[in-house]
Amino acid sequence: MTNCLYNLEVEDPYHNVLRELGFEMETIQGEESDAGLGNGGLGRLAACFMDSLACLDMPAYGYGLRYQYGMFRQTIEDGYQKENPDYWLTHGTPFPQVERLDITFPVRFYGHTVAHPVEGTNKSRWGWEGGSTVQAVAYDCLCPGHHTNHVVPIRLWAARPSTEFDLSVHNSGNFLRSVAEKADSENITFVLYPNDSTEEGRLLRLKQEYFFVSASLQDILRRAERIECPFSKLGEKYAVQLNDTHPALGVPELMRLLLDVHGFEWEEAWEVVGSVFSYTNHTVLPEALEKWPLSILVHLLPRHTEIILEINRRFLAVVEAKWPGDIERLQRMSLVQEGSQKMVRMANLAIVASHKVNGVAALHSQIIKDTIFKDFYELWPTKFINVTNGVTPRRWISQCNRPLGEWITETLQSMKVIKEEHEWLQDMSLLKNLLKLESDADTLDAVLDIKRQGKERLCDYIEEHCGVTVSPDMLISTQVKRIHEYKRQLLCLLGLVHQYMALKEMSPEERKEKAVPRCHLFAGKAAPGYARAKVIIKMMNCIADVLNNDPETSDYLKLVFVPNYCVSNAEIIFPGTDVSEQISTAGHEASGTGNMKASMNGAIIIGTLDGANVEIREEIGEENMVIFGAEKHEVLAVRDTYNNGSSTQLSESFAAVLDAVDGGMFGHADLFAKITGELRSGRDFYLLAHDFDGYIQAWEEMFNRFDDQDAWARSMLHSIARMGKFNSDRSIQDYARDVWGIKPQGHEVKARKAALR
Ligand code: 4GP
Repeated sequence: MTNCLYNLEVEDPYHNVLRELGFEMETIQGEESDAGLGNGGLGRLAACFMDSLACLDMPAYGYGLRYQYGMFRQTIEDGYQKENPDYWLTHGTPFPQVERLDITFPVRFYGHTVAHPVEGTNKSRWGWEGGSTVQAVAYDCLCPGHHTNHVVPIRLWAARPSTEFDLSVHNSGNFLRSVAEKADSENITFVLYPNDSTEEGRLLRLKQEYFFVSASLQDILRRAERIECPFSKLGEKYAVQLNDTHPALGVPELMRLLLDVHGFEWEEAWEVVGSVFSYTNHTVLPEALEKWPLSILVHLLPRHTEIILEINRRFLAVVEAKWPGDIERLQRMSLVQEGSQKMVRMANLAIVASHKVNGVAALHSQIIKDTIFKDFYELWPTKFINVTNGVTPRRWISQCNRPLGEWITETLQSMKVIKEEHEWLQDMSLLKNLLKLESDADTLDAVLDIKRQGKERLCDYIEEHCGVTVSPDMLISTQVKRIHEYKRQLLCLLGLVHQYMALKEMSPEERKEKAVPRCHLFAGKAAPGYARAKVIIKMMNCIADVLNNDPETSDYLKLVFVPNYCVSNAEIIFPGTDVSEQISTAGHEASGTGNMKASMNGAIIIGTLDGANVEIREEIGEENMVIFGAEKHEVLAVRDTYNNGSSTQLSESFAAVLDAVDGGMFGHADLFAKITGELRSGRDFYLLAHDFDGYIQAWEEMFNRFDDQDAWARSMLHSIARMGKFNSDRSIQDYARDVWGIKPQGHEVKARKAALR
């Protein structure tokens, strides 16, 4: 709601009317629940992209599923994460979602394939019959752009019963099975499955993926028919971006629709598919690259399986022609992984069918060419490109940090750089003009004052939601993101233990003289089945208990865990952040977008050279961040020395921290022993031991910088002013130009705007 009002530029009148009716805007806004329809960074990025598509007048649709229960709501009980169902539709979604009972498509599951002879020829046409069907009903959420009358819909599909049954099963007397299969299908959009689900959940997830792509592609073909676009020219009018591999079944689905329903020949259909699809990879973690058991696919989607196998047969012939006799390469590239259980590799399917494949930051795009997709890169070098992520400055500056947005506008206006706010929101390179004021004392004061306001708001939030009193005078550092070992919340946590122990060693006078009071905030959800991540949350809360209740040190060091990380509290956390922790093991974070949100709001990054941090450093300068840790090219060698036991010597400070945890300083030593034991014995895949001392030094450096508030404010100004590259408008312009071949609909919109006036 806030986003719509802001983008429609009607906030003030709306405010006033509400007040006349006796309501405060903030109260009403607080009633709207987040649509938690994704797991983490990937979905949050998509939300930014929708905003940019709308703002840039791009002819675009977003597609998704309308889960009744989105991402779980996290509470903390006795220090442990508890997952609660999040029924976000309890009060309806008044703003602005439109049920489209006129737009529904049938989606089939199970059944069998058939061959129908084509009259007058000796050929057959393949088809898919039987099984059960569900209806997909469209719900359109409207995303209005800022300073344009362009609106981009997100079309979410909900599953509804259909009256069809698999009569063959029904008639064979197996009534219960046919009803059960039907009931199953109708549950398809019941709940968002966390990405690490159980076997049982996985089948439902596969159904969700197919349901999603089938409805969306039928919708796209319907549109094409409406504008009389021949399907053979579909790629000239439509581009489909596969947002990771989850919609990769779209490839065989479009093939099926073209071959079986619309009578295309294979070659012709395949060319259309290649012109339509492109694929973005969002992670290099092997466990996140989807694979589906062939046996399950055959049962659920028999016709698609045939098509996938045929795509594979033809593709492997291409590989064989290029590298004759290279059996290992054939095995690596095949869409089907051999073994006791054959698996279909969805990333390989997406790459083979797409005309462009991209990573989400320069380093990540290079890594996929060098490692996980190396063979494919060697086959098709020009297919692989980079599109660095970005975030929308409308939400992540103007809406979440009013004082900052207004200050930027007023300052640029007074410098005669812009006339209106939307000018810098569209072209964030204009913010570089602010650097002309970097020696101006008033400017530096203003920047510090804006941060102070953000911190006060954040401290109030912490008090209310965590019951911990934090002074806005403290340096506030934050690490907010999914809890994952590669993101290394544990490194941060052990670093805090080190700082705590150092404070305990000091006399009260020394603390007063030397210590920079600091509060660290963690927020993030652990996947329900990810036991290690959940122990790390428990550890955070145990350490918080000790730190926050130690009368000697708690004025100098506090730790809070803010439950239920989501967009709404992120909007409070980023403006209140002094230091942002972006400390993943190099080579593991594809991009990160929290790093961008933090920097745009004047936080200083402590980070590794990973993901988009590398490009942020290029833009804002190393002197305005604090970088530490092994670099990507060093990681494998370091890991080897630890693994083969040639470097099990832990640094003194790291060993002392592990001893403290093992000695029960924070209780639950047994629970944490597995973690500390692994770190001691060199089973340290994410290089905590190696990077620990560098991290501690980086924090010393950070404290020194924070002591000099003038210099600190200057670094903040550089972060704010030089983040233009990370506007999601730039990412969308890259996709529009390099991948989709689309242009803004500027002309039409302006004409319509004139007519409206
Ligand atoms: C995330 C990546 O982990 C993150 O680095 C990136 O910024 C984000 O995608 C958007 O590209 N990946 C996922 C996922 O959320 O589920 O793979």
